[in-house]
Amino acid sequence: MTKKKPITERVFSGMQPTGSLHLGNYLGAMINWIEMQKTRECIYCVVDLHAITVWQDPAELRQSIRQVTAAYIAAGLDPKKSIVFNQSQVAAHAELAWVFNCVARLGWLNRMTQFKEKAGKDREQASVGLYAYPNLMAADILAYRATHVPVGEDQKQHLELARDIAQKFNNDFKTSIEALGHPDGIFFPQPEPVITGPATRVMSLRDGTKKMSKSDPSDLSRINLTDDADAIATKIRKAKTDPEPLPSDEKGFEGRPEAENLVGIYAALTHRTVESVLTDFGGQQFSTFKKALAEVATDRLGRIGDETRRLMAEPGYIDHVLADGAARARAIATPIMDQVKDIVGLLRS
Ligand code: AQP
Repeated sequence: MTKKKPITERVFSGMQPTGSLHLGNYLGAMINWIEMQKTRECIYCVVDLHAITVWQDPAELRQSIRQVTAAYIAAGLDPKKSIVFNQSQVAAHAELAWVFNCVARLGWLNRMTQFKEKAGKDREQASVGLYAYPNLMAADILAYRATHVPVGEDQKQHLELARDIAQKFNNDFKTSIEALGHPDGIFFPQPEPVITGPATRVMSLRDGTKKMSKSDPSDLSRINLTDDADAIATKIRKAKTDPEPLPSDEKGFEGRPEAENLVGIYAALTHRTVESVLTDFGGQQFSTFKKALAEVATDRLGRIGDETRRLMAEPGYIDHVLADGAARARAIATPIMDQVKDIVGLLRS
């Protein structure tokens, strides 16, 4: 019996340059990215084509692409080890997204909760791109036949859709895939979501029932990776809480989402369990706890902010990283896209 060649593990993930990265992006996804680059082949993208699904000022977008890249590096991504680039520099993303627009079903996209939230009440005015966003995300991952996707909790549904698209593509084109030399009929792997870590869903500082988000109009709702010590302290001091002292165990979070969120953030930043944080702070007032939280947040994020600012003063270096990453990404994605064209029956010269 011939031994089946194991699928090579490849990691892909990205963030939108829709503003400054925040604590949710960092704790929900980026700390896993940094960990995974130690042992696996990793591709980390600044997903600028996703960003334009809602209006972006062109000059601000250019600045944000560089700033997100700088934050990636400042937080610990090594652009020599991992591939770091912006999505629009690799044509395979948009090309494969079109193929997937023709594979995914309307019914699947109609179920996507993120579109409903982002389009709001005036759905007729939302861009077609915002609606087809999950197909582009599937293309981002599968253009590299990536097997693992570290993301926050909010991306779980989109990842499930990417798996459905991979499976339907494999089924629809089974004969063609086999003819191309894949005897098991599998061209695209089923990408695995990696949603692990201490804070897979960080909530807004102003409303513990809403996720922390770049596009929240209130800057007080989030801690940006570029905030300085004063800004961090002010935002934490102003964070919404309730008049009760901190509970002494997790059951005491019932009906207190803001308290749960702040304690969760503290635990994640200090690599401790929520239980052990409550052993120290249970029964104490929020004013005391908030001072301690501001200290650990500044301690952990201050260096990232400083390094991001230093790198932003070197746009030539950032552009070099993106160009080099794009060339390495293209070297993987172009042959895969060529095979997709052959599988689908598109002629190429
Ligand atoms: N609040 C969060 N908690 C945990 N993880 C989060 N992520 C985002 N917000 C949180 C994770 O960060 C990665 C990049 O997200 P994105 O930039 O693609 O866009 P998003 O998920 O839509 O994040 P934002 O901040 O809310 O951006 P806008 O406001 O532009 O839509 C993803 O892995 C995400 O799960």
